[in-house]
Amino acid sequence: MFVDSISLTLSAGKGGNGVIAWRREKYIPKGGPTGGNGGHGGSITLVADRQTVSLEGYRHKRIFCAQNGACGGSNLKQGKAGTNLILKVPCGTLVKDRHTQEVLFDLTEDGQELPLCRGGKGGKGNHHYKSPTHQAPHFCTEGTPGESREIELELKLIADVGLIGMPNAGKSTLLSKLTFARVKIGAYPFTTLFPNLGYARAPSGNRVLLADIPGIIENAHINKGLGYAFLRHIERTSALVFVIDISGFEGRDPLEDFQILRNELSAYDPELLKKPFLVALNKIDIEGASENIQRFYDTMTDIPRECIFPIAAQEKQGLPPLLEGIESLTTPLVPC
Ligand SMILES: Nc1nc2c(ncn2[C@@H]2O[C@H](COP(=O)(O)OP(=O)(O)OP(=O)(O)O)[C@@H](O)[C@H]2O)c(=O)[nH]1
Ligand SMILES: [Mg+2]
Repeated sequence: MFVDSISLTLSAGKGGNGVIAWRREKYIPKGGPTGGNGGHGGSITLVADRQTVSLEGYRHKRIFCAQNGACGGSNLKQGKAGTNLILKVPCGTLVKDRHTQEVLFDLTEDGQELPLCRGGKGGKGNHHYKSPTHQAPHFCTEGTPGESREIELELKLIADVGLIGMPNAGKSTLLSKLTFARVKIGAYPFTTLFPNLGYARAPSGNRVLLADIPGIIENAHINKGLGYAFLRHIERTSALVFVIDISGFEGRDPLEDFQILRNELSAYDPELLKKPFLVALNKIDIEGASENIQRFYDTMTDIPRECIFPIAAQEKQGLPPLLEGIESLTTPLVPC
């Protein structure tokens, strides 16, 4: 399951207490204080990890506590420090304060760390307070509590290109033909319920990360269909590919579909429409597609012709020029 937002309660470990102890040995009267210090409590750190793709690991466990530090011992024994807790999150995770909704950090790069809750300090044993003027202190201090925090994690995938389209337009088919991603393809709407990711190899040898976003329908912005919460995942893409079923086979008008998609994007965030985009007119192998392609060219005169790619994803027809087009929109890319 793909989970893209979750709230967590984190508590770092408490510091161990210091202790009061005395050196007791034969022939050594008044051996002096030997109470050791407590260990520090474990802290909690979030780490961005490329291998983690969703926040699913946190679906069932939402409260995390790092280990407490151990108390000090006699004979100057220092208490063991609590183990630090490292929580892995996918790259592209926004960390927010649950109460104020303030964004604390944006973990975007693999290995990036965010220390969130510091462990408590260990208390001091009575040996620590020994001085020339106070040689037998009868006191020690307690460890301090660890920091705690309530946070919200929100995942915004960092793909290069987002595939946007109506249900059944062939987005997943396109993703599966351009990349090695294994995705579910079905001749029914809403086959894809969560975003899928896959790397495509561009003609220059560079790689492009594509995100297949679940189908969007008219009035998605008032929660029709799957709603448009998944659009958050294209906020950070550098370009968009609109996948349109140009066959009109299901009784839909492809031109209307394109307009609906643009309206829904603009209802979510008008900035999305400012991203560079391409239009993939899919399913050209079906009869009736050629008239619709011509109609598309004639009507959408504001879109340059070189941004429109007639393809048949299932047959891998027209995909190399589309990949070239994608690459030209999304430089610089990461070499494979
Ligand atoms: N004839 C033909 N059928 C295609 C082509 N591309 C996809 N299809 C079919 O269209 C149907 C829907 O394909 P999907 O890739 O699941 O569509 P989707 O856009 O991911 O759909 P959702 O996940 O429901 O939003 C499947 O039955 C595919 O086999 C194509 O180029 N030609
Ligand atoms: Mg799909």
